[in-house]
Amino acid sequence: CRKLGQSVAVVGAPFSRGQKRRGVEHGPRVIRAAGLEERLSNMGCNVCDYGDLSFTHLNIDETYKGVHFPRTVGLANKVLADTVSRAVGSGNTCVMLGGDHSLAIGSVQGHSQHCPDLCLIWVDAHADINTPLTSPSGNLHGQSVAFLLKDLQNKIPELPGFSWVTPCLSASDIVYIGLRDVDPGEHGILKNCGIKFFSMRDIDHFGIQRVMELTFDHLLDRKQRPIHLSFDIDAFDPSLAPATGTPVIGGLTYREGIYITEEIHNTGLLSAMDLVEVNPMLGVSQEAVGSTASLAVDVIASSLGQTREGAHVSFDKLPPSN
Ligand code: Z70
Ligand code: MN
Ligand code: MN
Ligand code: MN
Repeated sequence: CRKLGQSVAVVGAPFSRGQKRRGVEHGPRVIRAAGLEERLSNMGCNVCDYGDLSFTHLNIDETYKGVHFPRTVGLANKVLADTVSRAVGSGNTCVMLGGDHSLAIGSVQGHSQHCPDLCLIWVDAHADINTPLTSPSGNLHGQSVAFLLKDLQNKIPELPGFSWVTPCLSASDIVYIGLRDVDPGEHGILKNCGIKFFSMRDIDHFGIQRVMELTFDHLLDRKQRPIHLSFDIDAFDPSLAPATGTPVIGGLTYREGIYITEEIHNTGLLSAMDLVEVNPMLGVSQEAVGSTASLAVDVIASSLGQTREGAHVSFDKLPPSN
């Protein structure tokens, strides 16, 4: 870590009720097994493992206005929000391991309790900004951002399990990177609210370096503020991240993805991040699962200061010749 001895809280969130495919609740286990904590420790981070949260799966949780498992998702996110709030409040950079992307509701909400002026960088193939009324699937992992946005509250029905959520972001506090599978209702919301987004086409057009400059111009020009990075592994091309629920062709290269996280680290403002949607049950082989989990570790490590150019402590500590 650039800030040597930087404290990092790792919070596992084994949860999958925000979408229909089982297996994503094993994401935290495979990301840990790919060597996350050793990598962070070797970088000089002070790792505080909060373990894996245990979530209650309610037996009675009927679909409400087309939305699946609202009470279970709402309750899990409340537990997560309290934990992230505590982790950030104790001076840690918080790393949340999902689980599906509905968990960003609790992670961002908990982060905002300590950092009310945070901004959000959402790296994903999907915009996850459907409202319960525009959602084609009823899956809450495709709706997370809608619950966080002040601008959308008059468009969202009160869901059972969600009364504790208070929208904490304005449209101008968010930038998306990597979009390539956006529903018509979502595109309308992005355009109507004037939310800044960089689709894969925009990355092709500008290059990833210019996209990151424009991202920080948009979020940080007026003042420095804490960054929440919400990274869906499906932002990467499926050839790199096959073990995920909704792979979409034409995603980020390894170098683009790592450049994004290096630049976020270099701002010095990263305060909390999510790494979600790694689903080991959807890898066709052990190798496919391992490479997806290892990619997740690389994303987290570079967000926290691992560099491709290398790093050193002090020139004076080189072994002398005599
Ligand atoms: C679609 C929906 C989604 C991730 C799929 C898909 C959303 N827009 N997000 N996979 N990670 O159902 O709302
Ligand atoms: Mn997502
Ligand atoms: Mn996605
Ligand atoms: Mn650094």
